[in-house]
Amino acid sequence: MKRPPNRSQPIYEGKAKILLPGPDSSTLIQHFKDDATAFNNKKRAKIEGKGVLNNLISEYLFQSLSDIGLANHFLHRINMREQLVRRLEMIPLEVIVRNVSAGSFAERYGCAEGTILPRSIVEYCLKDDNLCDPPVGEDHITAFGLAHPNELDDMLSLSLRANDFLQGIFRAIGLRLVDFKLEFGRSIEENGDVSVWLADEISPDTCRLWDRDSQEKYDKDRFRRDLGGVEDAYREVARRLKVLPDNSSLAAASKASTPRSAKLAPKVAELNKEV
Ligand code: AIR
Ligand code: ASP
Repeated sequence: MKRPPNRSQPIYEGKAKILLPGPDSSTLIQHFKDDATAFNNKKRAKIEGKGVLNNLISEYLFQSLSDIGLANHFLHRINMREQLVRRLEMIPLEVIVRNVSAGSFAERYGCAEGTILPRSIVEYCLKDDNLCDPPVGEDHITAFGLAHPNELDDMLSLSLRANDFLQGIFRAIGLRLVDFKLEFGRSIEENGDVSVWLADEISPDTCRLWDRDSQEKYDKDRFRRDLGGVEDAYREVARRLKVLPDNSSLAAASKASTPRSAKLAPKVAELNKEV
């Protein structure tokens, strides 16, 4: 007899999220934690309410991308910290899209932070904490067998489409989408057809968002650079996107940080990779 999936066993625990079995084998529950890490785990903190805010912001952005027909894993939000997503075979790459110079790009190429790039630049990094997510080119990706050239084409076009669309969404609420990171997974049909889908999350943890007028930062750089006001910044993004719940439900959800659909086994610490 086929045993039902053990809801209490996380499939994977990352630095900011946990993946749990979904109600059927084609789905997963993505749980957003309050943990924040930076510089490949060297800096860590808990930011109360961050998981709730990222869940709501990411829901809104993925739903909006679905509305324009951009294939992504989001199915629906389950509660304040969890969403149901399509189960994919993850491609171990971080795809970074940059519109304005900042962060590691500014440092690596000596291009002053804030310089508007003549066109959007897409970069790939190997998703591997032990190696500090090194940049890789298309040759590395195909030679290492990480993705097929057709999948690379799909990731590139999905990333550029997402960039155009997300820039518009953020522009409308007075924010500049400086750069962001995407992750993709593949879906393999019974007939062997393979397609590439956008996965993971899109939130102030994974984007740089600067206020159009004041240039104030509304993203994880507030944590990375000890600028303070991290939760307030995330909350402001949620407020401007009109996804901020009222204060009492936010406070209640912020406190309930244990996955509702599962009690975490101590084992999860062993699976400590970024999701
Ligand atoms: N990013 C990269 N790895 C993890 C994340 N979240 C995101 C950053 C930033 C962009 O990718 O949040 O928006 C580029 O980061 P960096 O550090 O390479 O400049
Ligand atoms: N590389 C990511 C960041 O700095 C995550 C991490 O290092 O933990 O945001």
